[in-house]
Amino acid sequence: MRDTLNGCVHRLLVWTGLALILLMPASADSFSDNFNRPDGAVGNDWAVWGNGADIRSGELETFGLFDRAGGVDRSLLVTFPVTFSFDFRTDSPSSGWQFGFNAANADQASTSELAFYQFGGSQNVCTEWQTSAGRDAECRPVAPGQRDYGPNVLANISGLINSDLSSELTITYNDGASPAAVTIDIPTPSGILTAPPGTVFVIGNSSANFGPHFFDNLNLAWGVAPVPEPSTVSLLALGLAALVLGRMKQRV
Ligand SMILES: [Ca+2]
Repeated sequence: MRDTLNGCVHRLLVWTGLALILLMPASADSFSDNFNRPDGAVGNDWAVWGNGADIRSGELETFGLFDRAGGVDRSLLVTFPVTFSFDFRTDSPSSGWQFGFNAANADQASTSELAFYQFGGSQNVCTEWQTSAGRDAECRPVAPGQRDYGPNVLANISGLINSDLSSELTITYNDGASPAAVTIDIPTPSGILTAPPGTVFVIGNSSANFGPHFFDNLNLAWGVAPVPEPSTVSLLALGLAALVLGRMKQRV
């Protein structure tokens, strides 16, 4: 009977372990840059595009230019879902940002599989994507409380792109005014091609104004499957325990 009990406990542990492995996030990956390095060239394998960028006082400093904007890019193929977060401030208040995933090249973010941009804090948040008929874009209505970015305080732009390429973007202003943050829901882009045009991640300002425009604390994570709630894991373990104990009872 002791052997049977040991065998059952062993099987319980094995099955619980297997179940937990199956519930673990699949092929998760991430990229972060806090730009905390000496002033000068951007480094860390970034290239510059448009009117360029450099490091200044631990932040990414980018420069705007009419019809070109400016920023950085790197080879960084992602799979969706993706979570993103970065900080932004600008010396030219009516200016904004852009970033895009899986682009063919760093022609701003315009060749991205999916890109986000805003020409100024008080203006629409827009997305841009590729379809079989070429590039398409859509802008969301300006949310109540949206406002311009300032020169001194870093606002935070963060969000999630779901597997169906719908997304949610939150701007947290960190400026003491109300509302503290706005969230913009963005539906799945119509007719979006899900084959990546390339492997380039692009980020920078979207401005004709020189700026400078500053970025910091970039964090990306992708390919993350939904993590089960602890209660789900506990219930699963209990269920397996009941199953094994039930079998054990039949045998003894
Ligand atoms: Ca920094």
